[in-house]
Amino acid sequence: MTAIDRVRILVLGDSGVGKTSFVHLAAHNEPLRSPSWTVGCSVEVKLHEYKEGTKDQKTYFIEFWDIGGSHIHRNSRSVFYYPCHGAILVHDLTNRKSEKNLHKWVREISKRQRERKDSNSYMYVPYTSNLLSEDFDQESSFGSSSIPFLVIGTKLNQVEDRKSHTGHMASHLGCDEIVMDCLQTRYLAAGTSNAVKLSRFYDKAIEMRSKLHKDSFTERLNDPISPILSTKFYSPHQD
Ligand SMILES: Nc1nc2c(ncn2[C@@H]2O[C@H](COP(=O)(O)OP(=O)(O)OP(=O)(O)O)[C@@H](O)[C@H]2O)c(=O)[nH]1
Ligand SMILES: [Mg+2]
Repeated sequence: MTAIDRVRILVLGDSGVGKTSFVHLAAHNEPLRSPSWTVGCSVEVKLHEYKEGTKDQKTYFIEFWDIGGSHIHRNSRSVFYYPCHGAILVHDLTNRKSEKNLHKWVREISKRQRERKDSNSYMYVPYTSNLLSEDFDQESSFGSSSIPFLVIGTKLNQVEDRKSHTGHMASHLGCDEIVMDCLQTRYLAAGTSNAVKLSRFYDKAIEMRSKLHKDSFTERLNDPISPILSTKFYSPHQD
């Protein structure tokens, strides 16, 4: 039996916006009635069929790394940020500040990836100082090597004026956004446009994982002391 590859997705956003509620619904197809505050990080897993229905179909584990949003832990939580293959940014539609604050979360991951790149990493989210500006543009600022993002707006059932939501963050990042009520299964039901967006996001994260593995392999091949090419591994067979 072949092992199933894992894809790591960070779930980020301010405390109380609904990250744990969203993850539970996405992973178990049922709402979580009374979530506790997340301390540190909690991980949920689900199976996903990459490119379902095509010749490239393959099963992966999607790991949701649900990071507690409390301000108190902001200095320690970056240990969970690497490696990652995609990020879900969650905000509360009844709290505009939580959407604006998503910039801070992107900067946090970006900083961590840069630190790792400076040491030995092969993947990063480039830091950009204009992340808060109106002119922010994903393609020019993040480049094509950026991890994929997905924005989730929660508590749709509590919003009076649904048309007032502008979806700024998603358009700044050039990614999809899903607005939903995490306590109702129908928002992520199979066949809905939300389910299609989620599936597309998982596929992009899987592709990022493959790209990083390939880059990492190539980089090790070019490394003169790479264990991959070392004589220890490639010494002629002697009987
Ligand atoms: N009505 C409604 N309530 C929600 C929704 N999402 C979350 N909640 C509620 O909001 C509260 C906080 O939700 P959590 O999922 O714990 O929030 P969190 O982002 O994980 O918070 P931290 O773990 O502190 O970072 C809970 O009472 C949830 O039931 C939603 O879409 N609709
Ligand atoms: Mg939580």
